[in-house]
This record gives sequence, structure tokens and C-alpha cells, in this order.
Amino acid sequence: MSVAALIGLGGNLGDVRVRLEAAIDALGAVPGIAVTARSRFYRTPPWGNVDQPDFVNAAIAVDTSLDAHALLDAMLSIERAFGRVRDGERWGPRTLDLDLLAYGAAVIRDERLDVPHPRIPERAFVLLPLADIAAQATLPGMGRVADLLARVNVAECRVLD
Ligand code: PH2
Ligand code: MG
Ligand code: MG
Repeated sequence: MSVAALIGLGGNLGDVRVRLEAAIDALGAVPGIAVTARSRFYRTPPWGNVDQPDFVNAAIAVDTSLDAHALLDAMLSIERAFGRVRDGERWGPRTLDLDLLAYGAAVIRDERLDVPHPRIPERAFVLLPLADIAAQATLPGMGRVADLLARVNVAECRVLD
């Protein structure tokens, strides 16, 4: 059985775009993960801690035979492989951040996972790329991606070509 999952990608240190491309390839190379759609890349102002460089953000859809925790483990190992250091600073600068946004229609809240990602509705940098690949998707408890996107300010986000 395979599940359609949505993953957000971001980073703001070094050549992020090249790294995001490589991370997408690395995810697709994991047994049990197939990348089915990818968004455009966006330059977005930092959210949370604003005293850091702009981010590049994207989103992908995958079909996966992995359960949500195994998928998370694969994502964390790719973050580490691409130089992610977790220094404990919340919302600080990072080389690569992979966030599990949705896992089918599942609602998962445990010590490792919070899915759908609870801050999706307030984040243009997540919703904008997500709408490229899943505008009509309904996130459990949150509503349709397109409707959520209509409620956030995207004025300072730019598509990269
Ligand atoms: N990620 C954060 C904190 N702030 N801001 C933008 N624009 N994009 C991000 O991916 C991002 C952020 C923590 O994961
Ligand atoms: Mg994140
Ligand atoms: Mg993260």
C-alpha cells in the first residue's frame, strides 16, 4: 500500500537551490519513496527569527510505502547528509530543512511527529509552493491548500526561475 505525502523543503545558508535539488533526488532514491510532483522554487523572507538571510523554499509530493516515522527517519538522515547541524536554535538559519507537511489524510501527534504540520496555515513560504503541486488537497483539520493560501500575505515571496 502506498500513501501520498507532502514534504516542505527550505534552507538559507550557502547555495540552497542546488542543495534542495540534490535533496529531492536523494529522497527519490530512497527505497519506498517516489517523488511524484515538485513545486517551483521561491525566495521568501525569514519567518520567526527575521534577523537571518532569505530562504529558498519548495515542496514535493511523494508516494511512499514507508510508514510516517520511517519516512521521517529518511528525511532526517538526508538533512544530516546535507550538512544540517541542529544547534537548538528554533527557527534559526539552516542548510536544509525537510518538513513532513502531510501524510495522506492521517493526523499524527506524538513525540516525534505533528502532522499535518500545525503551522502550515500561517506560513506563506509553505503554502505558496504547496499550491503549485496540491492546490486542491484538503489538509485534515485545516482545509484546502488554495483556501489557506488566499489568507496569507505572499507579497514578499518571489518565484525563482
Ligand atoms: N523555516 C523556519 C523558520 N523560518 N522562514 C522561511 N521563509 N522559510 C523557512 O523554511 C523557514 C522560515 C523553520 O523551519
Ligand atoms: Mg521548518
Ligand atoms: Mg524541520
